[in-house]
Amino acid sequence: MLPRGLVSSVFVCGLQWKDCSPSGFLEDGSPEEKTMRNAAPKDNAELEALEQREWRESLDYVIQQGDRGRVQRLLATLRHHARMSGVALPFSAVTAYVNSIHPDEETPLPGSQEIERRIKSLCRWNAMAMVVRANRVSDGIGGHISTYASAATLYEVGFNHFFRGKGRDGDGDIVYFQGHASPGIYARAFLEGRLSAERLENFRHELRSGGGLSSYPHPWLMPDFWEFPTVSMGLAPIMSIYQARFNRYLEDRNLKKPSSSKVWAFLGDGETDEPEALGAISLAAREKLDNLIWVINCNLQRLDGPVRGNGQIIQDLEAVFRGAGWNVIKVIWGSDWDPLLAKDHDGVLAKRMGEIVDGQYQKYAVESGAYLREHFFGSDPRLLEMVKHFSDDQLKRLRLGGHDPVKVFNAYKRATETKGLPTVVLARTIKGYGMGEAGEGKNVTHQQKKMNESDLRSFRTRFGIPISDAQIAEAPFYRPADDSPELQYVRERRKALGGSVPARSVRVEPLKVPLDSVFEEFYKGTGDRKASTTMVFVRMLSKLLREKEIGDLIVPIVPDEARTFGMEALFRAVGIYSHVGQRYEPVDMDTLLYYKEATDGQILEEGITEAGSMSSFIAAGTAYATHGVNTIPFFIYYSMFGFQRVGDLIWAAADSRVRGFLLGGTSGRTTLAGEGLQHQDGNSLVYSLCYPNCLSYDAAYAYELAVIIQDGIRRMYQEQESVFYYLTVMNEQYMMPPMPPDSRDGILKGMYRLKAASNQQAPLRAQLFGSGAILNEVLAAQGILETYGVAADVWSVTSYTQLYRDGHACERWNMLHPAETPRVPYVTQCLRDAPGVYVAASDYCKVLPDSIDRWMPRKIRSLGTDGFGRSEDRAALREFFEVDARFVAIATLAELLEERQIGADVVSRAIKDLGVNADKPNPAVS
Ligand SMILES: Cc1ncc(C[n+]2csc(CCOP(=O)(O)OP(=O)(O)O)c2C)c(N)n1
Ligand SMILES: [Mg+2]
Repeated sequence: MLPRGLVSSVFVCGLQWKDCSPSGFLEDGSPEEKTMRNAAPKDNAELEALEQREWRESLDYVIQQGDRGRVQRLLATLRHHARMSGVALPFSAVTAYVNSIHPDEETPLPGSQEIERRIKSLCRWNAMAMVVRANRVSDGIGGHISTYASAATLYEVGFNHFFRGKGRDGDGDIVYFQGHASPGIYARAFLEGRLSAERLENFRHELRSGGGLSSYPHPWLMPDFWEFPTVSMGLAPIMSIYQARFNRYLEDRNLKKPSSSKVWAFLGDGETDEPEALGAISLAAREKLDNLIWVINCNLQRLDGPVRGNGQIIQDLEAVFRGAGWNVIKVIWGSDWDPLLAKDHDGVLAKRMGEIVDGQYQKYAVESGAYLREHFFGSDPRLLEMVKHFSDDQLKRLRLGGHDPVKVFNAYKRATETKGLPTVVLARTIKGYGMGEAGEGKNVTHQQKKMNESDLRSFRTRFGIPISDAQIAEAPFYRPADDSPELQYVRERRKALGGSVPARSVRVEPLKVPLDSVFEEFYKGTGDRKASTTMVFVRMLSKLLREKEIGDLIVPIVPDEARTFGMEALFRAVGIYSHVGQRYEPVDMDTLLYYKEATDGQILEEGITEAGSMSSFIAAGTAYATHGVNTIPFFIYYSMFGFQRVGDLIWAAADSRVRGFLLGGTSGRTTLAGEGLQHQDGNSLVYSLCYPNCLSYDAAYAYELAVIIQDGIRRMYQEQESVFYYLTVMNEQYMMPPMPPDSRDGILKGMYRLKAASNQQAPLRAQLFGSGAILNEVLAAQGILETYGVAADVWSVTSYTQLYRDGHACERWNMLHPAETPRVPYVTQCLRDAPGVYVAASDYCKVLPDSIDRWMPRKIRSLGTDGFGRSEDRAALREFFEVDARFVAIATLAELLEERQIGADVVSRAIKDLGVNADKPNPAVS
């Protein structure tokens, strides 16, 4: 019987290869064990040593039977038994610092390792030459050599054996390439004959004639090549998780036939420090996404220096991923180390491997074999003995796992065969591998863009590139003849795997569905009934979901906010998507609108994650290209947590040529009452202006929203335009009027005259501009102004951002075509015959109306909600931000005073009559 507390950590964690203790030793035990053992009487120590041996021999016997499952079950039983007997077992989420796959379990690399090595060397060379040449011509143009240099094997094994193109059955793998490795991906496409030498020459010179290559993966810039933007660190990881989940969604909902395609994401180890990178990994495990494989290139370095100088990033990541329920495959050591580890009977080598911190490992990478012998192996005579037959040179060349195709192949093979959980491959490499003195393993390597002649010569020789000494200084691109064994091999492999990767193509049929019947009712208004634009939107969505042709294609996405927007009826109507259906009786089962989860549920109820929801939006909004399916995502969220919170993901969506509708719910700094500073959004429309393919609108009425959404579906899914929409929807309820005749065009362009002044002949005139819920305040101001003898027309401005873009487009065209009839901006056309002063009010920052001032026949006075929100009711908020009807009227009178059409006394009287405190604090700064 073992004394309590002395159970070896071998029983603690899941069985990996050799043992389970983090530092990899069994014989010696932990320092605590040693102390206890030393303190124990000699016969006790002997007894324990005997026990240890017997138990290990028993275990060896079971291991030798060859059934690893049996070993796992046995250890699990022992672990359980120990726990039940009151033995506290320390928890450890890490295994020893050795490979997860034992050499005995490996299969040989199919195909020719030698030809693959030569192909990889050519990719290495051309990727490096691309950056070096670009920087010779344009100093400072940038580019990265060291990232691909460390990851070449990780990619090449994928290209030769795993990544499936869309050619075979139209359903290839989805691969997120690490952004900084793009030169290597271009180099491979060059060998495949997909990119010319001229394009390579124009790396980072996209504007040159003949076309260039974008610095990083950007579908916007290279729409036939790149599928997914990845270079903003942390976004590819989260996007890949939701992409893998969305693939399941499409299959479970019968929008796509089941497939065995995989989602691969290649990440940097430094990248995993981004919160988005690891923030959603538990979802992948929970959803059992065995179609997802991450490969983390653990070169132990990021831009400035080591990722975990004083620790071990691989062990850190292993703990995090195992804790989250992923399958973790560590590929740390190359085959060169196998014989050494095979001799490591007492675990001394594994222990040594586990105790070196990454900063030190980096030092070994740049040092000589003699240094390694002295400092790594020199810590224990048994280690020195192990390597005594190795020369220093051989020691230096001991390869790491991520540079060994056999190790990488076996890791990928196991990853693709793993069922029921996602896999992460943690592959150890050297940053700048092959760059030698120019940067291999050095802290400066990430930024290294140049190689001198001697560096180039060493690189050439190390990888056997057939370039002569005479030519070497030029760093020319090298592509062997088309019928060379290398290129034949490349072609044959890609053909067998279904064509090239990456390759983006749009194979979807344009939707042709008449939707008038869906939207008709909204053009009629709500009569006496009050409604909010959010309620209107939800009704539209419900109707769209019921439409025969496109109902199934609608993908509603909510981040735990459906009830906030009154969407709970949809739970029951179309169900919440869950791969496993509903395994419980929902607490509200007996109600009409119960919380229904279903395998074919349509709503993506993402929980409280705008980043995750946005990733789903991207997956659904790019399915037209990725899967050839026209899914139409509607992602509705608390507007303040959109552009402001996940703006970079929206940028990635824009780059991805996403299509769909973002709906900023509870929008407007004064329309959302009560919630205060954090929630009240006056910012999003301003941000939206900077997203070139995002069309944003601030609709006030049901018919405006209907026109915009109907036209959006036409543009995106019928005309196949790569644009997307940001629409504000509010929670203030008011009567929705019927659509005025001839307003459709203006609604889409950004403004139309809603209500002309009753007395067009009045001497005092004004033009008032209102948007969203504030339009009603502007209409009320029209009435107030009448009492001061001012006749005002009211305009509904649905989109300042569209008016702004149109104004600049006209101005630019006119600048470049001075002799032709000038184009007139739409806003100018609207106001040409509109007399009087101009005042605009919206629930957003004043910069929006200010932005179109330039094309208005007169200057505009803008009212808006610059400043921090407050917890208050609507009336108080609108007074505080000075956007209520009274302020619109006073602003109009102030403009008329400036124009000397009225005296100051009129304005003063109005301020007094309307009960405005002239000395109230300025909301913009309070
Ligand atoms: C969000 C974001 N922040 C910063 C950067 C700048 N950046 C580019 S590469 C890099 C270091 C990458 O290190 P790692 O992820 O380990 O990749 P490696 O090149 O080592 O494979 C940084 C900080 C970026 N691209 N994205
Ligand atoms: Mg790194």
